[in-house]
Amino acid sequence: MDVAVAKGSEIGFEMLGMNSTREGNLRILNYSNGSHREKMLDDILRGMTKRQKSIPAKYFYDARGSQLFDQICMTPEYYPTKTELAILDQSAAEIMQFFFEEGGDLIELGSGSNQKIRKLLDGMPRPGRGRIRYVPVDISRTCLLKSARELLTDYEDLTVLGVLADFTQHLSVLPRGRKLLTFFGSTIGNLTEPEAVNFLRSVRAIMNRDDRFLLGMDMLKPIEIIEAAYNDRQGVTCDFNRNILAHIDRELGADFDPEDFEHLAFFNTGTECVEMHLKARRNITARIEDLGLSVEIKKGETIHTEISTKFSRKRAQRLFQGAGLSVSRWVTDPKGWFSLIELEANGMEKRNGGSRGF
Ligand code: AVJ
Repeated sequence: MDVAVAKGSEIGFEMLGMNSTREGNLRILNYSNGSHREKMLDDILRGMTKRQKSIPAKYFYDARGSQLFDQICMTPEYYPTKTELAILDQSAAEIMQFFFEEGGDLIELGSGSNQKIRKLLDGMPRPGRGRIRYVPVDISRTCLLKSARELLTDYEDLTVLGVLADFTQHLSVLPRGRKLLTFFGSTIGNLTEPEAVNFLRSVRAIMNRDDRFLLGMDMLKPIEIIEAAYNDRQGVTCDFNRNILAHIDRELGADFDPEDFEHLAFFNTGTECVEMHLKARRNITARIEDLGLSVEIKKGETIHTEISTKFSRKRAQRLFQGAGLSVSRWVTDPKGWFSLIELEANGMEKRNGGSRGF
């Protein structure tokens, strides 16, 4: 049975033109199917021809954008990463009990840097770590390789299966065995409510009865603290916001001048989301060569670049309920600024356990 599943999956990759590479304890499966550029063209065309112009937040993360985000996490104002790491320090051992008796996969959706997974692994006594397979899922091959290699240097008995894929689209390609899934950083807050429910449902769809899903969520708190986190005094968030235009310039042959835009970030009390925008300092005509499109932007007009939802417990619970998930553990910091929530799929019959994909 196991063999058949493995073979089927392998054949599947080849048929879809996907490949896998191996290097010691590290294996990378490539599911990025080259439609990345098409998707970007489509997203930017859509976003730039709406009344309220917008660019999806995922385009922040080119190499420079990822660097800038890491820098944001180190600014004194940006509390989420620090708070989540502190929660992980406190709760890793308890969470990792998942792997005490039985092994399984530790699947990290949108892996980025590996510091949060390190906290989890450190909560596990060394002898048990050999039973864990770490499965980072990310769209950047460079990030995936770098983070996997670093991790393997420090945790020698770990096995890593890197999956190069867009986790908003390709969850069904993930290994089907016993697993603890993670989605850190409150990245879920970047999704609209319907997108978030869809995403959670698709996670729910790949969960077995005993699997767990660990989700980071940034919570409501006094508005001054929230707004300061998105308007750091060093201006790193401003550079991060503007860099999305540099990314589009490079990728789609556009001629936006990031300096023509002001960084704007504020908390919308109606939606309980931080909104980030780029606000034009003058009238601008920008050319996006690869779309054959010229865009008019009036002085004072904004391009919407991100929402970052700040959750109430009620809103979070509503999302989980809508997705068929229920809370098995809820951990916060003393101030209740950030939550790490462990979820399970509800309404499931016990499956005849642990049949493993590849
Ligand atoms: C990575 C999505 C969690 O929304 O706080 C940081 C991105 N944007 N500063 C967030 C971000 C501006 C961040 N997430």
